Amino acid sequence: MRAQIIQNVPEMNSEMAEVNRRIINEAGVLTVVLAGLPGCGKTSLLHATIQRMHDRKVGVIVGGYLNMNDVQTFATTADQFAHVNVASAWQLGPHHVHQAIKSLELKSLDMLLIETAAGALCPGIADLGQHLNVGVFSVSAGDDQALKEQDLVRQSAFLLLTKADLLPYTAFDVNLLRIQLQTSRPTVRLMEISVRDASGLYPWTSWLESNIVSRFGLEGVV
Ligand SMILES: Nc1nc2c(ncn2[C@@H]2O[C@H](COP(=O)(O)OP(=O)(O)OP(=O)(O)O)[C@@H](O)[C@H]2O)c(=O)[nH]1
Ligand SMILES: [Mg+2]
Repeated sequence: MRAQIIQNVPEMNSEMAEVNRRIINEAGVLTVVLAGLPGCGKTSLLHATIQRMHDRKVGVIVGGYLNMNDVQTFATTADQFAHVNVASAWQLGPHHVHQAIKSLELKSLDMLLIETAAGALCPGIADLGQHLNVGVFSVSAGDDQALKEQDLVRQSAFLLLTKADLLPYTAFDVNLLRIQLQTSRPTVRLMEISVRDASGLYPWTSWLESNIVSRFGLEGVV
C-alpha cells in the first residue's frame, strides 16, 4: 500500500486538467470524482466502496480535512492513497490532482476515486481530468438540494442520496427531490444509499464496476 500526504502544491495553468486526463487514460484507470457538501458522507462512502470492491485495485485521492482515523483506514483499505492539502482553496483543483497522481502508481490501479467538496462556496465540480462525476446529496442536508446545487446536478453522471437509513426519522421528502430532478435533469439517476445499513451499496458498486468494464474492458467481480 502506498500512502502520501501532499503539502504546498504550486498553482499551475488551466491545461493541467488535460495533462491529467492524458496520464489517467494512458494508465487505463477509471477515474471518478465524488463531490458534495462538507459532511455529506463522502469519506464514509469511499471506505465502504473500497471494502466492497476488494477484487479491484482502488486508489483514493482526498483533498481537504481528514482526521487520523480516516487516514489510517485508507492506509489499510485503499491500494494507494494520497491526501492533498488544498490550503485556502475550498475544493481540489487540477494542480492538486496532478501532484497526487504523480505520487501514485496509476498503472497498477483499476479505479481512482477522488473526494472533493462541491456546493455552497464552491458550486460545481472542477475539471480535474476525471471520466465521471458523482454528485453526493445527503438526507441530513434537506430535500431542496437539487434546487440549490444545480451545477452538481448538471455535471453528474449519477447522483447519490447518502444516509438513507435516516429517512424514517426525518421529514425528508425523497419524492420532492425526485420531482425537482425530473424538472431540471430527467435523465440523471438518483440512488438512495447508506453505509450504516449497507442499503444501495450493491447497485452503486455495480455501476462503478460496469464503468470499469465498459471503459477499459477490464473484467472483474463485484
Ligand atoms: N446515519 C448515517 N450517517 C452517516 C452515513 N455516512 C456518513 N455518516 C456520518 O456523517 C458524518 C460525516 O461523514 P463523512 O464521511 O466524514 O462525510 P464527508 O462528506 O467526507 O465530510 P467532509 O470530508 O468533512 O466534507 C459522520 O459522522 C459519518 O459517520 C450514513 O450512511 N448514515
Ligand atoms: Mg471527507
